[in-house]
Amino acid sequence: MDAKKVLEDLKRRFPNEPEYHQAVEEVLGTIEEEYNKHPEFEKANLIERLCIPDRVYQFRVTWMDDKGQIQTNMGYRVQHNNAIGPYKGGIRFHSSVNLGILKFLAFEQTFKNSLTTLPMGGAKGGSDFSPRGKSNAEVMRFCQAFMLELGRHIGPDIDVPAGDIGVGGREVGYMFGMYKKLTREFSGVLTGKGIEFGGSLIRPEATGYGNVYFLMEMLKTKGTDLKGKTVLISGSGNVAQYTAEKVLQLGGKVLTMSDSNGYIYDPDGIDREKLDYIMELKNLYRGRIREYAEKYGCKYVEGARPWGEKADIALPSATQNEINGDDARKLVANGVMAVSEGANMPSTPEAIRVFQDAKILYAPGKAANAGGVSVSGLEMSQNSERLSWTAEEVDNRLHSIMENIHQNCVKYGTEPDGYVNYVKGANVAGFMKVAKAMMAQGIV
Ligand code: NDP
Ligand code: 2IT
Repeated sequence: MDAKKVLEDLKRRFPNEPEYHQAVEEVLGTIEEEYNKHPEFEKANLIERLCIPDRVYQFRVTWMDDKGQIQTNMGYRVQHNNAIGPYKGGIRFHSSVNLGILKFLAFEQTFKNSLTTLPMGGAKGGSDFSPRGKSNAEVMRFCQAFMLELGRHIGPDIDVPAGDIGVGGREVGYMFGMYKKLTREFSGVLTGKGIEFGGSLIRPEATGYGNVYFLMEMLKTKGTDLKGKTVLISGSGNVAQYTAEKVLQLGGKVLTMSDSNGYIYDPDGIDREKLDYIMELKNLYRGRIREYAEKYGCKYVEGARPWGEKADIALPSATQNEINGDDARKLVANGVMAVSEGANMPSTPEAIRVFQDAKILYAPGKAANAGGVSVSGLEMSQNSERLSWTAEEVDNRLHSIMENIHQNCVKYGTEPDGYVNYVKGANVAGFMKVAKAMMAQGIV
């Protein structure tokens, strides 16, 4: 393949999808050499078949708000690739959602899911519905209306959605209820379900915990760990909260958390009690992170991200492209030694170059945040056997999956000077498995 030409063709055929182009460009740039060792891949035009989603569903979602007014939103499901298992990936509810963003996420998910070693293909879905400021009843009506359309395209052996930004246990529960009503079937069609109806222990914690397990593996290669290290976290949602929890458990000090309005900086560290406050603030009252600064009397910076603060480690856990080249230069100048991505594609291509040129430990989301979907895969296994495993068992499995992903990154990403290019390692390892499965299944 000629990566440049493939990308140009995709840009021409699918214009106005910059995040999708960005995700594809990163992967093509790192797998080109390996791909070209296999002329059979080129003969089967594997690369286009891997970049273009298998199919995309797009639909209008109509629902009634509390004032009795009729609202419409767009709904989507991008089924990217099911070479190694049923389509699998989260659902995002956020005002910024569009097709290009979901195509980037579904593309990334395919490689991430391959890395987990579990049998899951890649997908992503969502809506431009914003849960912010909506009542519980409005969220329920929206979730039901969304599932009324999505329901016909998914199934426990076809496509298994889960949460992402704006979709947590509450939304998964409402969507599950509607799917069950529509099909009269109690199945494992969604993951991230409540514990009482087939959810897995440790699924809420899995993405954050998994990212910290991955970080620990990276630190180990430098003969160190988290004890006494200072950490910047962005976001204050599901991933950020459990990232902070695990960092605290392992002896690190969390200095920052954020939301879409700004960030807080607590020089004393966000301890267990303060983290409990954040969890309550965000999960129960759906408040703003600014309120933390008011309660504990620390610095709050409106309209900014935390990357200008000095720390040993950065764990971006909010959204895509939240670290640009300037942010990355500030982090490096302040002596950051590791950046591990809880969010999907939080670093721009320029930021990634800055980290890699500085030869710091840098892990892309598709490796570092794969713990969430891994435990989703384990939830599917438990649903299939109609059994539930203990928290300890799930956590142990999560731990070994993250260690295994780290080993694969080292195997495929170590450069001649010994520096581990985790981006290359993750992309090549993820790609090879999907490619082999696609080749074996013929031209379909
Ligand atoms: P949540 O909705 O629970 O939390 C998202 C957090 O990020 C909130 O603090 C939110 O702030 C902030 N945020 C969202 N959008 C923006 C934005 N455009 N600019 C600044 N801040 C923003 O989502 P998750 O924690 O589940 O997801 C966070 C990231 O992790 C996403 O990139 C997601 O794709 C990724 N991820 C999630 C997994 C999961 O299992 N949930 C698994 C793997 C990756 P506010 O409250 O103001 O909206
Ligand atoms: O980006 C992700 O990996 C997720 N949002 C989780 C997907 C899942 O199916 O658990």
